[in-house]
Order: sequence, then C-alpha cells, then structure tokens
Amino acid sequence: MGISRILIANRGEIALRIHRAAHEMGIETVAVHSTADADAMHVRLADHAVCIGPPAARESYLNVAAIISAAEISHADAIHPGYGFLSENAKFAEIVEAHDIAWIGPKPEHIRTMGDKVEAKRTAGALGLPLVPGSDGAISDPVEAAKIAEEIGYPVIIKAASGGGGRGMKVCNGPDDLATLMQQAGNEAKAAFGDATVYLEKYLGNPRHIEFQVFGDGKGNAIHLGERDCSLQRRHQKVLEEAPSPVISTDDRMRMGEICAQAMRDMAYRGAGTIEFLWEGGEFYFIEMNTRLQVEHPVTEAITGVDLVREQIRIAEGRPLSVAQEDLRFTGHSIECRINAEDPFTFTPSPGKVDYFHASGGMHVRVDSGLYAGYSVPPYYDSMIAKLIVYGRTREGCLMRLRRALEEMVIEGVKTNIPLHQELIRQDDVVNGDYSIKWLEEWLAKRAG
Ligand code: MV4
Repeated sequence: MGISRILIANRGEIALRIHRAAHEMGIETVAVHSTADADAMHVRLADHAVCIGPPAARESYLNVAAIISAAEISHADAIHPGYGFLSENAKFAEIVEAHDIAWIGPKPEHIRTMGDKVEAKRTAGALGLPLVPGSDGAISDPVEAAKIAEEIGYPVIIKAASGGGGRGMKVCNGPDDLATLMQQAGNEAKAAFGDATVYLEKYLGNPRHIEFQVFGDGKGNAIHLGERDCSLQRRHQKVLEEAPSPVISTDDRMRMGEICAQAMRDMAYRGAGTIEFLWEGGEFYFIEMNTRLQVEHPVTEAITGVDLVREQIRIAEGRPLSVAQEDLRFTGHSIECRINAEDPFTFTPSPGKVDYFHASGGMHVRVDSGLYAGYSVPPYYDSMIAKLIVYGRTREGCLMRLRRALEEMVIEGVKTNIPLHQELIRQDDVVNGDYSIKWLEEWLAKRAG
C-alpha cells in the first residue's frame, strides 16, 4: 500500500532529511514539535505541523499519546521516528501499527529483541555472527562468573542487558573485585533501566568500532551496504565517522557484509539496521544491533548512491529493495563531521541565537542542518546542530575537501566544535587512519595539557 502522508516524530536535521526523501517521492509530511521548536526549520518545511507539548522531550517528542493523536488529526498514514526519541521503542511501534498507521521501521519483535543486549547476543550467535567470548546469557552468580572469567581470561567487562551506548559497563582486571563490580553494575543498571540483569564479556583493550549497514524487506530478502568506522568517539558520542573504514579489506567487507545480510535474511528483518562490531587483531566481534536509521547514514549514501530514507519508505510500503547485492558498488570515500553547539575545549553546550550561518558548498559537499540566521538553538535537546558530509574519490582527496569545507562553514552567535574538527583532521594518526576507540579521548587529554 502506498503512503501519502508521513508524520515525522522527530526534530532537527533528521526531520529535514526525512521530509526531503518524502517530498522527492511525492509524499506529504506532518511535522510535530514542542513549544520550544515552533520556529524550527522542520516545522517550516513540512506541509502540516502539530504542536505536541512543552519543551521537555518526555512531554513532547516522547509523548506517545500526543504523537498518535497528531497522526490521527492530521490524517497521516505513516510515522517515521528518525533516530533517538521513540525510534527503538517496540511498544510505540506496536501502538502505531495497532492504529493502522504504517511504521517506517523494523518489526516491533526485532526492536524488542535487539533492545535486550543479552537476547541480541543470543540471536546474533544463533544467526552465525561472531561474538565476543563471554557468559552464555545473563549471569547473577559471582561464583559462576568467576569460572567464566577464568576461562576467557581477565580483563573482563560487565555489561547491563538493558544498557547499550556504553551505559552501565564495568571493567574488571582480576578475580578479587569481580563480585563487588558485578553487584555495583547490577545496582546501577537497576537504578538506570529498572533491570539489574548483567552479562560478562572478554574486555577488548584497543578495538575499533566498525558497523555494517543492513536493509531487509521483511520477507526474507536483505542486503548489506558495507561498513562505517565510528571509532572516533568522546564519552560514547561519535564525533567523526567514515566509510569505508581505512582498515577493512575488500575481502573482509564482502565476507562480513554477507554474513550480516544472511543473518537479516534468516530473521526476515524489515527496514534499516546497523550491526555493531568491535574489530581487534583482524577479527570482528558482534556487540549490539541498532534497529533504526543512524546519524551517520549519509557516509554510506555517499559511497553507495543509495538513498537510505527512500529505501525505508519503500519497504514500509511493502515494495521490494530497490537494489540487489550484486548491483551494489562501493565507490570512493566519505567522512562526516558532527557539528555541535558546544565549547570546543570544555564541551559545555552552547545554546542561543545564531547571528550568522553560512553552510559549506561545492562539489561532493553535503550539509544536513536545520540551522538558519536568527534561529535560537534551544537548550533542551542534543547539541548537534549540523552534519558536514564530504565525498572524494580517494580518502586523501576526501580529507582535502573536508579541510576546505570546514574552512568555509561559518556559524556565529553560538560556540561550535568546528575548530576541534579542523585540528582533528590534521592529526597524523587521523590522516593515516591509525586510530582506535581510545584515540580521541587520549588526544583530547594531551591537548588539554
Ligand atoms: C566493549 C569494549 C571492550 N570490550 N566490549 C561501549 C558502547 C557499547 N556499545 C559497547 N562498548 C564497548 N564494549 C568489550 N567486550 C569497549 C567498549 C567501548 C567502546 C565501544 C565502541 C566505541 C567506543 C567505545 C568507547 C569505550 C568503550
């Protein structure tokens, strides 16, 4: 069934991204917004707009009743959740479908499975993805845990089943403090997520974060769109992402990509997904799967030429994938810089009025942003205000273009991390692609002196 009006249950650049894909398909859009976002670009561009509540996300962008009501009164026949907010809320997906509104996302059962990291790991293992050695499922008995830790070898990491994104993890270097750290991790998980379930893994000391983009039609057909390297992170926030990874060979890409695609075929996965691995010593280790479109999806679009949001909408309409695996080519190199309204040294958020904005342009330069001169960046939400995505035939060419594009971008009125990016992409290790998940924070510590 064709979709004719999409309610976009999100804000900022991703709301614009979805609006653009919809309009290019002849589909109308409905923006929802909090009172703090009445003047936001996503509200201006959309065909219709509905105010869904006060600034606090819990009362607006996370307000299920308000969003379903907005869909009903605006006669939307589909909802796209974007990323964050309700995008990985299985209950919300079920409610949307129960209202006969098309959910532009994975099947609720798959969102639920992957949201529980223990279930996700069990499922991934059964589907043939390589796992980090560790406990077979949840673990509560410290004696049992000590046995497993002895087998896999210290250091080990204790993770919360309901965690993800790095929250609720504890590294344990030896048997003496294992029981204490397990107790602590369980208590913190209970407080943060209402679930004390933890599991154990071998701690990898210096890995890279490599994630594969996958797509399924929900009927057993699936493809992979290669990997992204997202190792440059600070406090579990990605700062710069690239595709392809500078360290993954064509053979490894095709081999691991095919394993991922086959896993998605076997589970009849629907829509966009990202399979996250740690990569160390030339081996991949599955850690988590994200059942949503990701912030960094444009680098994959740049090297494949596939519009991922268009693909999501097509699949929600019950249409087939628009591209077959054997027709996909990975060409050139792409890098994304996340531009945040924050102090480039202290990382303190810097909301406020934007006095002047000039977006970079030119060949192979893409700026995804809802920013405009006169706009006030509200203090209530994420500080990311723009994404700069650059493409080049080679990684070297891509970095040269990125330097030029960063020089060109002007944002006045709020502090941004543009100076940080300018410094970052001149570092030898970044130029050489020689970095792990530890690199950025170590560099920032040195830089701070
Ligand atoms: C790990 C790990 C080392 N060993 N698991 C952090 C976020 C969550 N998705 C998984 N994370 C990690 N899991 C094992 N067995 C190190 C991290 C980790 C990390 C992973 C990806 C990107 C940045 C990171 C920063 C710190 C820790």
